[in-house]
Amino acid sequence: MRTEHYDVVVIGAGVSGLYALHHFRELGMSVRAYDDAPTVGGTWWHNRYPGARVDGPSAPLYGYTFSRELIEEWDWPETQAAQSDVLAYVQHVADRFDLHRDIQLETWIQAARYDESTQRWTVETDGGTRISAQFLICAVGALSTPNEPDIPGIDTFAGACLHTGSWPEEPVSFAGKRVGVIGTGSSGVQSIPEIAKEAEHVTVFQRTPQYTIPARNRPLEPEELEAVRTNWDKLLEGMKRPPPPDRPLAIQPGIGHSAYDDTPEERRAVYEKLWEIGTLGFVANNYPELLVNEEINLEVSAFIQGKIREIVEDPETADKLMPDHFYGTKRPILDDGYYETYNRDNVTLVDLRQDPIEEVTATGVRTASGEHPIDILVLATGFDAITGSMLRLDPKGRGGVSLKDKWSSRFHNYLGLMVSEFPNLFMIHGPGTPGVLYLMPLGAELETQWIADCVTRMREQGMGAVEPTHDAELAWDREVNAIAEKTLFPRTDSWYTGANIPGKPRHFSVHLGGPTYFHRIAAVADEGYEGFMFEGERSTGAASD
Ligand code: NA7
Repeated sequence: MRTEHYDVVVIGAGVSGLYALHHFRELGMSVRAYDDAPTVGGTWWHNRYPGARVDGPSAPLYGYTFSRELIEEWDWPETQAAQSDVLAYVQHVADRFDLHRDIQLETWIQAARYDESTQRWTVETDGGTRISAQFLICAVGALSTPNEPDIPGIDTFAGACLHTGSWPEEPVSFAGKRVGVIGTGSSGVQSIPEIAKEAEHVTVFQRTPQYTIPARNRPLEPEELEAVRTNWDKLLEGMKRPPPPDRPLAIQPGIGHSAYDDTPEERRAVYEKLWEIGTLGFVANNYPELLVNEEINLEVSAFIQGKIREIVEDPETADKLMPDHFYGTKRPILDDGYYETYNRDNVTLVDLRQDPIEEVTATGVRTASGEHPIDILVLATGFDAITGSMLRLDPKGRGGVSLKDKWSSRFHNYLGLMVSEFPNLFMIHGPGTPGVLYLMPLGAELETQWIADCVTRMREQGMGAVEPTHDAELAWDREVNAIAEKTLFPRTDSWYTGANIPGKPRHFSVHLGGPTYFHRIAAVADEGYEGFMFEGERSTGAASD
């Protein structure tokens, strides 16, 4: 088998992988990136389901920050860009920075193995190529491994069965079809109203009712884009600025004063105003107690429950839609007419808590109460989030140790970037990073820059390998958890805690500090990489076979 040699191999050509490729290449290293999709874009290629769009403001928050020219030249069309626009943006970045020449698409990395004698990783593609690299960057995506529910009989379904996270390339027509949708997270909430506009009938199978806030998506005005460009430096600084010490959690909202400074009537007026404005500002501009104080959270939750009752005409359907977890402790969702969709004659809601699925048949879904005839089944069942794609890769570290074994009961890592016994392997948006609860493109840039600084110093100092100590991992685990424990997050079953995947270790694995995290990892580097072990160079390893 032929072996290719690089300094750095990047797995994944989504938002994170593309930046890693660009950044390492700018530093003069030889880099090759691999992705199984037919185009760059990662998540934004795979999630092409109807209604898919970003839920933060597309400009400036959903975009790279590393190139001022890119900010100047890219016009986001809407406040919350649609999937096709984000994909076009990512493809533009790949063209603009000439990334394609170092990317191999439609290539699945099926094995990755560390060799202690050469201090290098060997990865193997499904096409039979072997690649050797000193550093392995896993930009495999935090929301990329679809959760395929293990429902009896699902393989016998005769119609199309589509997962929102691996949507077919060719357009799907729902016209005249009876569609079943399983799942009511962001993907279900975004797609159900769109599908209902076209389908003959939609049956929604809901396991957990959800809170959602109006997205209020609209075209971006040229003056708004201009304002982003004019104020870019200030905006960027704001995105990187750690929250003030009295607000240690980045996700903790900030209206500027405590909920208890206002009367209940004043608070109600605040919630009304935030609802009218919609967007994730409902969380970001809420009271600082929202995600840490049960009383205030329940008040906000009750406010949204009241909105559901106002919007949904049939009281029985409204009852079924009533969420009962702390608002915001599952990923907050934005919608365009989700609750209103249940007022349509062609939409039925099945509450799986009362009426569980027994099996999928060739022609429908059978719940305890009877059969629901279905022509197209949509699985909006989410992902094995944050850790799923690393586990699917299952790299083999020192002495052949498997990541699956290492992570069988807890996702040990240090700074969210490395795992002990896996030298020279770095993760982007891994467990223990702020990843999914920060600005994903900016977070990827900052993590990559930290990794590249580490690699650069190693090369300058003749170091061949780096890995964290297990003690550092244990301390990091405690640190990430201590932050989470100050909040209501760990008290809710969610994909942040792994509760959506049967058998997955329950482990809240997101660092809630946002920019504070990036200051923390910078301090570790500045203080001589405390918690890491470095090994001198054994061989260049670059000799060809
Ligand atoms: P989510 O948010 O994980 O939602 C998946 C939904 O599917 C959720 O309602 C789940 O219920 C439901 N689900 C999962 N498995 C089953 C089974 N076996 N039976 C019935 N229902 C099931 O994924 P999304 O794709 O919507 O969103 C993921 C993120 O992508 C999103 O948060 C944004 O950040 C972008 P549950 O709540 O687990 O009871």
